[in-house]
Amino acid sequence: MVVKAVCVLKGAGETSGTVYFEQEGDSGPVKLTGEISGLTPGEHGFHVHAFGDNTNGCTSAGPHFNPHNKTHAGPNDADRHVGDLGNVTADGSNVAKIEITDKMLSLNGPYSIIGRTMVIHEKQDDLGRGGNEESKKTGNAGARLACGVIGIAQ
Ligand SMILES: [Cu+2]
Ligand SMILES: [Zn+2]
Repeated sequence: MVVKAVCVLKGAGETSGTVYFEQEGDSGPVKLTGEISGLTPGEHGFHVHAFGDNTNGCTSAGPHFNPHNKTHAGPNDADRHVGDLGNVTADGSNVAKIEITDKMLSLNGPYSIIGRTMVIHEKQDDLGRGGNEESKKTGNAGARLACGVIGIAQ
């Protein structure tokens, strides 16, 4: 069985996008595709945050989704927040094409990301290697440009 989800990202500025999620079976990797526009060229932190709450914009989505109480890291690190997807890269047309396969995310079970929030950030995520305390929490990725709640797709 394939589970599908979708997230429409919006913010106060011109950044917006759509991300599609797909998972085969209960424990397969999650494949993310889609694109985000209105970004400055270069890398931008991209995470699943804990709450599907956008009542106060992207701020109310809370911290990175971290059910196992780990420190912030990169997507290829064994110890990381479940929500740590690293960076996406925007090109000269201000668009980031999303093409990520992640082994830690899931669309079902107790650690499902459905109902939580995807956030795209102003700055590059330093993947926990920034040498300061904030790096181990947020990767110093800066402001939340756009976000959206991850929902079940048809
Ligand atoms: Cu984030
Ligand atoms: Zn994190």
